[in-house]
Amino acid sequence: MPRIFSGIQPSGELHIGNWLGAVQNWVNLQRSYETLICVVDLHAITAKYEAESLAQRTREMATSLLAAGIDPDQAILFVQSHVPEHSELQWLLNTVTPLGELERMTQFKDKAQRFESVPAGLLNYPVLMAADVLLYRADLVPVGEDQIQHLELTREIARKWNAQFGRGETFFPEPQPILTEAKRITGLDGQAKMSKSLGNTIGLLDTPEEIWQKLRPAKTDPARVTRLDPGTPEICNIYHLHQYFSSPETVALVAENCRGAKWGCLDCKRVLADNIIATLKPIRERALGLQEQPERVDEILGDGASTARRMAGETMREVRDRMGFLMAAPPALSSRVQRGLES
Ligand code: AQP
Repeated sequence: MPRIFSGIQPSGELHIGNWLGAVQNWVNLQRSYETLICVVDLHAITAKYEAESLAQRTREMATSLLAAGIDPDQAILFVQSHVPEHSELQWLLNTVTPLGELERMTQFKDKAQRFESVPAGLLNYPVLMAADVLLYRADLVPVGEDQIQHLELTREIARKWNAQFGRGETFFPEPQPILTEAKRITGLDGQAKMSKSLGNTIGLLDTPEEIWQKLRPAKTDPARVTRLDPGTPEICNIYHLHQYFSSPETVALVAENCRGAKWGCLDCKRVLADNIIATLKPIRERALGLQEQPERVDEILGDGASTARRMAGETMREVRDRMGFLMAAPPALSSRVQRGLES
């Protein structure tokens, strides 16, 4: 069975951009592929973050993923830092990764602007992503469009490593992306990508009131100044969101009423809010149930990490061997007895 790997940062709440661009795909694919889904907390610390809330955010992200339909009987759900091999492989892959490639990554250039002094971890983010995927020798990576450039680099790193250490074999497969139709959801500011860190999101677990409060001021067609101006739905982000949350009949009605100035933008947003609320209701209800039993979520993550560690361990034994490291011998019996490990 082909293997898929994907990850999400616990850098904020799971939002409809993540859900439409990636998470829905994971839920659909988990039935047909061996699926690993990782809450990538080591990635999340490459941005400014609060140490006091990282653990809670990590559990909340896992809760949201389970509520969205990730099924622990079908997919391996785990936390990146629970499998130390991710960091180890990243270090090893650093040695075959061209610095120039890292410096030209669009996401690095965008996010670097948020720092006075840019941390090296931000530059190396794509190497950690390559390690995530290659550690499980995954064939496919379902992601949003923003991650395509990183995945191209992952393939380059795999090629370079295979050429140098593969002993004539393709040890690391070159992973291919799987995109959804919603490969880039624009934020409520109508400009940037919907992003946890930009505050332009609708959260998957937002209450009906929160959804409406966020949608109300959201940007629409900029040329539509008054209610009487005819609009152009194709350039309006609210119309695009209708395409994912409303029926085809409603989408057609929205377009007609916008072009004919029969609806104001608030009318259009009210219909969208109702449809988003109805779509997300079952996810929110499942999440509320899971929030009552955090120990169940931790147990699922514990099981996931133990399976992932076994898989990662197999890869790393091969990687260390092919890269020429001296293999650690098991401690001699006498020293084990001295240390009280055996009687
Ligand atoms: N706006 C989006 N449209 C479509 N897909 C998206 N994804 C993220 N935003 C959109 C996809 O969701 C998956 C998980 O993303 P991530 O958390 O690993 O990182 P990200 O892409 O950096 O997400 P954010 O929300 O923008 O987080 P911050 O602000 O913390 O950087 C990925 O597959 C991504 O493509």
